[in-house]
Amino acid sequence: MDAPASTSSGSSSRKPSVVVTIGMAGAGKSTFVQRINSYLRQNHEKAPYILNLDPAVAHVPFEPNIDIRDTVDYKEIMKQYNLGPNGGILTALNLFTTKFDQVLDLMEKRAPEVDHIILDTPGQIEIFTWSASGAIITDAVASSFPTVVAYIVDTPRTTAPATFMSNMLYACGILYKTKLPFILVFNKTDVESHDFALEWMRDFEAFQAALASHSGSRDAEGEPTYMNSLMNSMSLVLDEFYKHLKAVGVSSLTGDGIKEFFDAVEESRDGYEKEYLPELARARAAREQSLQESKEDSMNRFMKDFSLDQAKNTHATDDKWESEEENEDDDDVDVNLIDRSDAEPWPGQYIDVTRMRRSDEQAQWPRPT
Ligand SMILES: Nc1nc2c(ncn2[C@@H]2O[C@H](COP(=O)(O)OP(=O)(O)OP(=O)(O)O)[C@@H](O)[C@H]2O)c(=O)[nH]1
Ligand SMILES: [Mg+2]
Repeated sequence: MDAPASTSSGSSSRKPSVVVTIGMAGAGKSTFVQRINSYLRQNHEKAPYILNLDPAVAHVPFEPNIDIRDTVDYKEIMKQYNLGPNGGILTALNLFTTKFDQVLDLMEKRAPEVDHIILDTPGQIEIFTWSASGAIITDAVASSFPTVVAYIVDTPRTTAPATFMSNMLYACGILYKTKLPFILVFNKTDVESHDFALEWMRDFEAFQAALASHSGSRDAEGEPTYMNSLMNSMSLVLDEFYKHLKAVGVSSLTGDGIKEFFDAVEESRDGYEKEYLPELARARAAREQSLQESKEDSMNRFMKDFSLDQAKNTHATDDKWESEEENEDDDDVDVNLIDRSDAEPWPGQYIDVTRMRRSDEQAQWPRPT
Protein backbone atom coordinates (compact mmCIF):
# COMPACT_ATOMS: atom_id res chain seq x y z
CA MET A 1 0.00 0.00 0.00
CA ASP A 2 2.90 2.32 0.71
CA ALA A 3 4.71 1.66 -2.53
CA PRO A 4 4.02 4.43 -5.00
CA ALA A 5 1.95 3.29 -7.94
CA SER A 6 3.84 2.61 -11.10
CA THR A 7 2.17 3.94 -14.20
CA SER A 8 4.64 2.53 -16.62
CA SER A 9 3.06 2.12 -20.00
CA GLY A 10 4.59 -1.34 -20.64
CA SER A 11 1.41 -3.40 -20.84
CA SER A 12 2.63 -6.21 -18.56
CA SER A 13 3.56 -3.88 -15.68
CA ARG A 14 0.85 -1.34 -16.32
CA LYS A 15 -1.33 -0.90 -13.28
CA PRO A 16 -5.12 -0.81 -13.73
CA SER A 17 -6.90 2.55 -13.52
CA VAL A 18 -9.26 2.93 -10.60
CA VAL A 19 -12.50 4.85 -11.18
CA VAL A 20 -14.25 6.04 -8.01
CA THR A 21 -17.84 6.99 -8.88
CA ILE A 22 -19.26 9.65 -6.59
CA GLY A 23 -22.45 11.64 -7.00
CA MET A 24 -25.67 12.85 -5.42
CA ALA A 25 -28.36 10.27 -4.60
CA GLY A 26 -30.07 9.05 -7.74
CA ALA A 27 -27.59 10.72 -10.11
CA GLY A 28 -27.15 7.35 -11.83
CA LYS A 29 -23.88 6.05 -10.30
CA SER A 30 -24.88 2.38 -10.29
CA THR A 31 -26.40 2.55 -13.78
CA PHE A 32 -23.21 4.27 -14.96
CA VAL A 33 -21.06 1.51 -13.40
CA GLN A 34 -23.22 -1.10 -15.16
CA ARG A 35 -22.86 0.79 -18.45
CA ILE A 36 -19.07 1.01 -18.26
CA ASN A 37 -18.98 -2.62 -17.18
CA SER A 38 -20.88 -3.75 -20.30
CA TYR A 39 -18.86 -1.33 -22.50
CA LEU A 40 -15.57 -2.82 -21.28
CA ARG A 41 -16.82 -6.38 -21.66
CA GLN A 42 -17.86 -5.69 -25.25
CA ASN A 43 -15.01 -3.46 -26.43
CA HIS A 44 -12.10 -4.50 -24.29
CA GLU A 45 -10.35 -7.82 -23.78
CA LYS A 46 -10.38 -7.46 -20.04
CA ALA A 47 -13.47 -7.20 -17.85
CA PRO A 48 -13.27 -4.65 -15.02
CA TYR A 49 -12.95 -5.51 -11.35
CA ILE A 50 -15.94 -4.00 -9.54
CA LEU A 51 -16.45 -3.11 -5.88
CA ASN A 52 -19.83 -2.24 -4.44
CA LEU A 53 -19.38 -0.02 -1.38
CA ASP A 54 -23.08 0.73 -0.87
CA PRO A 55 -24.28 -1.43 2.05
CA ALA A 56 -27.90 -0.29 1.71
CA VAL A 57 -28.53 -0.99 -1.95
CA ALA A 58 -31.24 -3.61 -2.50
CA HIS A 59 -30.22 -4.45 -6.05
CA VAL A 60 -27.15 -3.57 -8.10
CA PRO A 61 -27.42 -3.82 -11.89
CA PHE A 62 -23.99 -5.51 -12.13
CA GLU A 63 -22.19 -8.46 -10.58
CA PRO A 64 -19.62 -6.95 -8.18
CA ASN A 65 -16.37 -8.83 -7.53
CA ILE A 66 -16.34 -7.50 -3.97
CA ASP A 67 -19.57 -6.52 -2.29
CA ILE A 68 -19.66 -4.73 1.07
CA ARG A 69 -23.00 -6.49 1.70
CA ASP A 70 -21.17 -9.83 1.94
CA THR A 71 -19.15 -8.49 4.88
CA VAL A 72 -21.59 -6.30 6.81
CA ASP A 73 -25.34 -6.28 7.21
CA TYR A 74 -26.29 -2.65 7.72
CA LYS A 75 -29.80 -3.48 8.97
CA GLU A 76 -28.34 -5.71 11.68
CA ILE A 77 -25.93 -2.89 12.58
CA MET A 78 -28.87 -0.47 12.88
CA LYS A 79 -30.55 -2.87 15.32
CA GLN A 80 -27.44 -3.70 17.33
CA TYR A 81 -26.19 -0.13 17.71
CA ASN A 82 -29.62 1.49 17.77
CA LEU A 83 -28.88 3.67 14.74
CA GLY A 84 -30.90 5.34 12.02
CA PRO A 85 -30.39 4.44 8.33
CA ASN A 86 -27.53 6.91 7.72
CA GLY A 87 -25.74 5.98 10.96
CA GLY A 88 -26.16 2.33 9.97
CA ILE A 89 -24.64 2.89 6.51
CA LEU A 90 -21.78 4.93 7.96
CA THR A 91 -21.02 2.33 10.64
CA ALA A 92 -21.18 -0.46 8.05
CA LEU A 93 -18.67 1.45 5.90
CA ASN A 94 -16.44 2.06 8.93
CA LEU A 95 -16.46 -1.64 9.81
CA PHE A 96 -15.71 -2.59 6.22
CA THR A 97 -12.83 -0.10 6.15
CA THR A 98 -11.16 -1.93 9.03
CA LYS A 99 -10.76 -4.85 6.59
CA PHE A 100 -9.74 -2.72 3.62
CA ASP A 101 -6.14 -3.94 3.69
CA GLN A 102 -7.51 -7.37 2.69
CA VAL A 103 -9.56 -5.79 -0.09
CA LEU A 104 -6.43 -4.02 -1.31
CA ASP A 105 -4.54 -7.33 -1.26
CA LEU A 106 -7.25 -8.87 -3.44
CA MET A 107 -7.07 -5.91 -5.82
CA GLU A 108 -3.28 -6.21 -6.03
CA LYS A 109 -3.62 -9.93 -6.77
CA ARG A 110 -6.08 -9.34 -9.57
CA ALA A 111 -4.26 -6.27 -10.94
CA PRO A 112 -2.29 -8.12 -13.69
CA GLU A 113 -5.55 -9.47 -15.17
CA VAL A 114 -7.57 -6.23 -15.23
CA ASP A 115 -7.24 -2.78 -16.77
CA HIS A 116 -9.96 -1.06 -14.75
CA ILE A 117 -11.14 -1.23 -11.15
CA ILE A 118 -14.50 0.46 -10.55
CA LEU A 119 -15.86 1.55 -7.16
CA ASP A 120 -19.57 2.25 -6.70
CA THR A 121 -20.21 4.36 -3.59
CA PRO A 122 -23.24 4.81 -1.29
CA GLY A 123 -26.16 6.94 -2.49
CA GLN A 124 -25.76 9.34 0.44
CA ILE A 125 -22.78 11.21 -0.96
CA GLU A 126 -21.63 12.73 2.34
CA ILE A 127 -21.28 9.28 3.92
CA PHE A 128 -18.45 8.58 1.53
CA THR A 129 -17.01 12.03 0.91
CA TRP A 130 -17.09 13.44 4.46
CA SER A 131 -16.32 10.35 6.52
CA ALA A 132 -12.97 9.08 7.70
CA SER A 133 -13.60 5.70 6.07
CA GLY A 134 -14.34 7.26 2.65
CA ALA A 135 -11.05 9.17 2.88
CA ILE A 136 -9.15 6.06 4.03
CA ILE A 137 -10.55 3.98 1.16
CA THR A 138 -9.83 6.67 -1.44
CA ASP A 139 -6.31 7.33 -0.13
CA ALA A 140 -5.55 3.61 0.08
CA VAL A 141 -6.50 2.85 -3.53
CA ALA A 142 -4.95 6.08 -4.81
CA SER A 143 -1.61 5.30 -3.19
CA SER A 144 -1.57 1.91 -4.93
CA PHE A 145 -3.19 2.54 -8.33
CA PRO A 146 -3.67 5.45 -10.74
CA THR A 147 -7.04 6.70 -9.54
CA VAL A 148 -9.62 9.10 -10.93
CA VAL A 149 -12.83 10.45 -9.42
CA ALA A 150 -15.87 10.29 -11.71
CA TYR A 151 -18.34 12.82 -10.32
CA ILE A 152 -21.75 11.84 -11.69
CA VAL A 153 -24.15 14.76 -12.27
CA ASP A 154 -27.87 14.33 -12.88
CA THR A 155 -27.94 16.68 -15.89
CA PRO A 156 -31.73 17.19 -16.20
CA ARG A 157 -31.81 18.21 -12.53
CA THR A 158 -29.02 20.79 -12.81
CA THR A 159 -30.41 23.10 -15.48
CA ALA A 160 -31.29 25.83 -12.93
CA PRO A 161 -28.23 28.08 -12.40
CA ALA A 162 -28.44 27.92 -8.59
CA THR A 163 -28.65 24.10 -8.59
CA PHE A 164 -25.82 23.89 -11.07
CA MET A 165 -23.66 26.09 -8.90
CA SER A 166 -24.42 24.10 -5.72
CA ASN A 167 -23.52 20.87 -7.47
CA MET A 168 -20.28 22.35 -8.82
CA LEU A 169 -19.35 23.69 -5.37
CA TYR A 170 -19.83 20.20 -3.98
CA ALA A 171 -17.64 18.77 -6.73
CA CYS A 172 -15.08 21.47 -5.98
CA GLY A 173 -15.01 20.39 -2.31
CA ILE A 174 -14.39 16.77 -3.29
CA LEU A 175 -11.63 17.75 -5.71
CA TYR A 176 -9.78 19.74 -3.05
CA LYS A 177 -10.33 17.02 -0.46
CA THR A 178 -9.10 14.10 -2.57
CA LYS A 179 -6.69 16.07 -4.81
CA LEU A 180 -7.24 13.34 -7.40
CA PRO A 181 -7.75 13.77 -11.14
CA PHE A 182 -11.41 14.60 -11.59
CA ILE A 183 -13.92 13.95 -14.37
CA LEU A 184 -17.32 15.62 -14.34
CA VAL A 185 -19.71 13.10 -15.87
CA PHE A 186 -22.92 14.78 -17.02
CA ASN A 187 -25.25 11.77 -16.99
CA LYS A 188 -28.70 11.27 -18.51
CA THR A 189 -27.91 13.22 -21.69
CA ASP A 190 -30.65 11.19 -23.39
CA VAL A 191 -33.08 13.35 -21.36
CA GLU A 192 -31.19 16.68 -21.41
CA SER A 193 -28.11 17.61 -23.38
CA HIS A 194 -25.18 18.81 -21.29
CA ASP A 195 -24.32 21.62 -23.76
CA PHE A 196 -25.67 24.30 -21.40
CA ALA A 197 -23.28 23.07 -18.67
CA LEU A 198 -20.25 23.12 -20.99
CA GLU A 199 -21.19 26.63 -22.07
CA TRP A 200 -21.47 27.85 -18.45
CA MET A 201 -18.15 26.24 -17.60
CA ARG A 202 -16.37 27.70 -20.58
CA ASP A 203 -17.75 31.22 -20.28
CA PHE A 204 -18.62 32.58 -16.84
CA GLU A 205 -20.34 35.59 -18.43
CA ALA A 206 -22.81 33.19 -20.06
CA PHE A 207 -23.48 31.73 -16.62
CA GLN A 208 -23.95 35.21 -15.12
CA ALA A 209 -26.34 36.07 -17.95
CA ALA A 210 -28.32 32.89 -17.18
CA LEU A 211 -28.41 33.94 -13.53
CA ALA A 212 -29.62 37.43 -14.39
CA SER A 213 -32.43 36.08 -16.55
CA HIS A 214 -33.63 33.91 -13.68
CA SER A 215 -36.50 35.27 -11.61
CA GLY A 216 -35.56 36.62 -8.18
CA SER A 217 -32.20 37.94 -9.30
CA ARG A 218 -33.29 41.58 -8.75
CA ASP A 219 -35.02 43.13 -5.75
CA ALA A 220 -38.00 45.59 -5.78
CA GLU A 221 -35.69 48.51 -6.66
CA GLY A 222 -34.18 46.64 -9.58
CA GLU A 223 -30.86 46.07 -7.77
CA PRO A 224 -29.21 42.62 -7.92
CA THR A 225 -30.16 40.57 -4.84
CA TYR A 226 -27.61 39.41 -2.31
CA MET A 227 -27.88 35.84 -3.62
CA ASN A 228 -27.33 37.01 -7.15
CA SER A 229 -24.16 38.92 -6.23
CA LEU A 230 -22.91 35.94 -4.22
CA MET A 231 -23.44 33.59 -7.13
CA ASN A 232 -21.73 36.00 -9.52
CA SER A 233 -18.64 36.04 -7.29
CA MET A 234 -18.82 32.28 -6.89
CA SER A 235 -18.88 31.80 -10.64
CA LEU A 236 -15.50 33.55 -10.79
CA VAL A 237 -14.12 31.17 -8.16
CA LEU A 238 -15.51 28.17 -10.04
CA ASP A 239 -13.98 29.42 -13.26
CA GLU A 240 -10.59 28.56 -11.75
CA PHE A 241 -11.88 25.17 -10.59
CA TYR A 242 -13.10 24.21 -14.08
CA LYS A 243 -9.56 24.56 -15.41
CA HIS A 244 -8.51 21.55 -13.32
CA LEU A 245 -11.00 19.04 -14.60
CA LYS A 246 -12.43 17.28 -17.58
CA ALA A 247 -16.11 17.15 -18.43
CA VAL A 248 -17.95 14.57 -20.50
CA GLY A 249 -21.62 14.00 -21.26
CA VAL A 250 -22.90 10.43 -21.11
CA SER A 251 -26.12 8.52 -21.15
CA SER A 252 -25.88 5.46 -18.97
CA LEU A 253 -29.11 4.34 -20.55
CA THR A 254 -28.00 4.40 -24.21
CA GLY A 255 -24.22 4.23 -23.80
CA ASP A 256 -23.61 7.60 -25.47
CA GLY A 257 -20.32 9.27 -24.51
CA ILE A 258 -18.83 6.24 -22.71
CA LYS A 259 -15.89 6.11 -25.10
CA GLU A 260 -15.14 9.79 -24.40
CA PHE A 261 -15.29 8.98 -20.71
CA PHE A 262 -12.58 6.32 -21.09
CA ASP A 263 -10.47 8.74 -23.17
CA ALA A 264 -10.68 11.14 -20.22
CA VAL A 265 -9.70 8.34 -17.80
CA GLU A 266 -6.67 7.57 -19.95
CA GLU A 267 -5.62 11.25 -20.01
CA SER A 268 -6.08 11.47 -16.25
CA ARG A 269 -3.35 8.89 -15.66
CA ASP A 270 -0.93 11.57 -16.68
CA GLY A 271 -2.32 14.04 -14.13
CA TYR A 272 -2.14 11.34 -11.48
CA GLU A 273 1.51 10.68 -12.20
CA LYS A 274 2.60 14.29 -12.56
CA GLU A 275 0.50 15.93 -9.85
CA TYR A 276 -0.99 13.45 -7.39
CA LEU A 277 2.04 11.21 -6.83
CA PRO A 278 4.54 14.02 -6.17
CA GLU A 279 1.97 15.64 -3.85
CA LEU A 280 1.53 12.30 -2.05
CA ALA A 281 5.30 11.94 -1.64
CA ARG A 282 5.51 15.53 -0.31
CA ALA A 283 2.67 14.92 2.17
CA ARG A 284 4.32 11.70 3.38
CA ALA A 285 7.69 13.39 3.84
CA ALA A 286 6.04 16.28 5.75
CA ARG A 287 4.15 13.82 7.96
CA GLU A 288 7.28 11.87 8.74
CA GLN A 289 9.19 15.05 9.48
CA SER A 290 6.55 16.33 11.88
CA LEU A 291 6.38 12.90 13.56
CA GLN A 292 10.14 12.94 13.97
CA GLU A 293 10.05 16.49 15.37
CA SER A 294 7.36 15.63 17.90
CA LYS A 295 9.33 12.53 18.97
CA GLU A 296 12.48 14.60 19.44
CA ASP A 297 10.52 17.26 21.30
CA SER A 298 9.04 14.68 23.72
CA MET A 299 12.44 13.14 24.25
CA ASN A 300 14.04 16.53 24.92
CA ARG A 301 11.34 17.45 27.40
CA PHE A 302 11.67 14.10 29.11
CA MET A 303 15.44 14.46 29.39
CA LYS A 304 15.06 17.99 30.77
CA ASP A 305 12.52 16.89 33.41
CA PHE A 306 14.62 13.89 34.26
CA SER A 307 17.81 15.89 34.81
CA LEU A 308 15.87 18.49 36.86
CA ASP A 309 14.50 15.70 39.04
CA GLN A 310 17.94 14.26 39.50
CA ALA A 311 19.42 17.65 40.42
CA LYS A 312 16.65 18.32 42.95
CA ASN A 313 16.66 14.96 44.63
CA THR A 314 20.00 13.27 44.40
CA HIS A 315 18.93 10.55 46.91
CA ALA A 316 15.94 9.53 44.89
CA THR A 317 18.06 7.57 42.48
CA ASP A 318 19.80 5.82 45.38
CA ASP A 319 16.46 4.94 46.89
CA LYS A 320 15.06 3.46 43.74
CA TRP A 321 17.74 2.14 41.52
CA GLU A 322 20.68 1.13 43.75
CA SER A 323 20.10 -2.55 43.35
CA GLU A 324 22.81 -4.85 42.09
CA GLU A 325 20.55 -6.71 39.73
CA GLU A 326 19.56 -3.61 37.83
CA ASN A 327 23.07 -2.30 37.61
CA GLU A 328 24.09 -5.48 35.86
CA ASP A 329 22.06 -4.79 32.75
CA ASP A 330 22.56 -1.05 32.62
CA ASP A 331 23.30 -1.22 28.92
CA ASP A 332 20.00 -2.78 27.98
CA VAL A 333 17.09 -0.50 27.19
CA ASP A 334 14.40 -2.32 29.11
CA VAL A 335 10.82 -1.11 29.00
CA ASN A 336 8.55 -2.53 31.68
CA LEU A 337 4.90 -2.17 30.95
CA ILE A 338 2.65 -1.83 33.94
CA ASP A 339 -0.95 -2.88 33.82
CA ARG A 340 -2.65 0.15 35.29
CA SER A 341 -5.96 -1.63 35.54
CA ASP A 342 -4.63 -3.64 38.52
CA ALA A 343 -6.54 -2.81 41.68
CA GLU A 344 -3.46 -2.63 43.95
CA PRO A 345 -1.55 0.67 43.84
CA TRP A 346 1.99 0.19 42.63
CA PRO A 347 5.11 2.02 43.82
CA GLY A 348 5.51 5.30 42.02
CA GLN A 349 1.88 5.39 40.87
CA TYR A 350 0.61 8.87 40.09
CA ILE A 351 -2.06 9.84 42.55
CA ASP A 352 -3.97 13.08 42.07
CA VAL A 353 -3.69 14.58 45.55
CA THR A 354 -5.60 17.72 44.52
CA ARG A 355 -8.78 15.63 44.29
CA MET A 356 -8.25 13.79 47.54
CA ARG A 357 -9.59 14.24 51.01
CA ARG A 358 -7.52 13.63 54.12
CA SER A 359 -9.64 10.62 55.11
CA ASP A 360 -9.03 8.83 51.80
CA GLU A 361 -7.23 5.55 52.27
CA GLN A 362 -5.29 5.97 49.09
CA ALA A 363 -3.58 9.06 50.47
CA GLN A 364 -1.25 6.62 52.25
CA TRP A 365 0.56 5.86 49.04
CA PRO A 366 3.56 3.58 49.10
CA ARG A 367 6.84 5.27 49.72
CA PRO A 368 10.27 4.19 48.55
CA THR A 369 11.93 1.97 51.14
N1 LIG B 1 -32.93 8.51 -18.64
C1 LIG B 1 -31.87 8.07 -17.93
N2 LIG B 1 -32.07 7.57 -16.70
C2 LIG B 1 -30.99 7.15 -16.02
C3 LIG B 1 -29.69 7.23 -16.53
N3 LIG B 1 -28.81 6.76 -15.60
C4 LIG B 1 -29.55 6.39 -14.54
N4 LIG B 1 -30.87 6.63 -14.78
C5 LIG B 1 -31.99 6.37 -13.87
O1 LIG B 1 -31.78 7.12 -12.68
C6 LIG B 1 -32.29 6.40 -11.57
C7 LIG B 1 -31.21 6.29 -10.50
O2 LIG B 1 -30.16 5.49 -11.02
P1 LIG B 1 -29.12 4.75 -10.08
O3 LIG B 1 -28.11 4.16 -10.99
O4 LIG B 1 -29.80 3.86 -9.12
O5 LIG B 1 -28.52 5.99 -9.32
P2 LIG B 1 -27.50 5.97 -8.10
O6 LIG B 1 -26.77 7.26 -8.15
O7 LIG B 1 -26.73 4.73 -8.08
O8 LIG B 1 -28.54 5.98 -6.91
P3 LIG B 1 -28.18 5.78 -5.36
O9 LIG B 1 -27.07 4.80 -5.27
O10 LIG B 1 -29.46 5.30 -4.77
O11 LIG B 1 -27.82 7.14 -4.90
C8 LIG B 1 -32.74 5.05 -12.10
O12 LIG B 1 -34.12 5.09 -12.27
C9 LIG B 1 -32.04 4.93 -13.43
O13 LIG B 1 -32.77 4.16 -14.35
C10 LIG B 1 -29.52 7.77 -17.84
O14 LIG B 1 -28.43 7.90 -18.41
N5 LIG B 1 -30.66 8.18 -18.50
MG1 LIG C 1 -26.34 3.32 -6.51
